[in-house]
Amino acid sequence: MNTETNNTKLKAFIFDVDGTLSDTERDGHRVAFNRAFEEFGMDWHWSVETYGELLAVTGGKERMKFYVDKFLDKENIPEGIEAKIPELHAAKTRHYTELLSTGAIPLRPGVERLIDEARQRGFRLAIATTTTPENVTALLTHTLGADSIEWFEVIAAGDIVPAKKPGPDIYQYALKEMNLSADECIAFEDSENGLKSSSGANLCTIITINDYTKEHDFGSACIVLDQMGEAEQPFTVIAGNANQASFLNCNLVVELHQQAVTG
Ligand code: XBP
Ligand code: MG
Repeated sequence: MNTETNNTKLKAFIFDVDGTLSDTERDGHRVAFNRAFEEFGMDWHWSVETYGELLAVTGGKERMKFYVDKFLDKENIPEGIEAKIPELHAAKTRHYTELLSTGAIPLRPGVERLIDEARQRGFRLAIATTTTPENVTALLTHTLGADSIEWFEVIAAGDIVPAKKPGPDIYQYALKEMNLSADECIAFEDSENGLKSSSGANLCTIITINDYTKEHDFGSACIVLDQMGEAEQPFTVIAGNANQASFLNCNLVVELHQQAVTG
């Protein structure tokens, strides 16, 4: 461990899940929504493109409501749909976790390596996500193994806070549960809504973009990368300074945090 790392104020890494740990949206959540619609005999089908627009709203139940309100003509709104959304969403969660259990959705490059290194170096780990808790458990189990759930001191997810991202509530909840201040933590996000949430909780945030989020505004991030990367699969720096590094490791995380907290 170098001197800088020894002296760091940084104590914990807080990870978003969807889009950050794994590219779950297009081939995971979207497919599961469509399977639930089919199961309920509905003619809704969310294309890759439409789903990109629907991602403006976080949370599956909220996203379905947004679709009804903003994408359907009045005459096409199924009767009693509002009351049916929780049931539809439960089916979607079942389809999603089944999909994950096939191993179809891997972690993004560098995620497992960074988490392993963080654990070895004694950083505390947490999750702050909008998605349903069962989805987090399924993703961790089918990628890092069932034991990995215990690596995360707090899994802040879903309806545990009433206001989802972009509200800061989910990060504030995680900080409170860990009894840490914002300047003792760093967040990992992939989207503008996620960044608004983490920045709203005063967290320095590392962004790894994906196809759905590459045009988002990441002005308040401490760095924007295309991926965490690996030694043999270097990242591209989109904004910020990676100090000659070619992939995200704990030393770079500490340096970025240091720069952010000392301004
Ligand atoms: C993730 C989401 C989630 C998932 C769906 O946002 O928006 O809503 O798409 O999950 P973030 P549920 O990565 O910013 O947390 O259907 O379980 O709500
Ligand atoms: Mg996300």
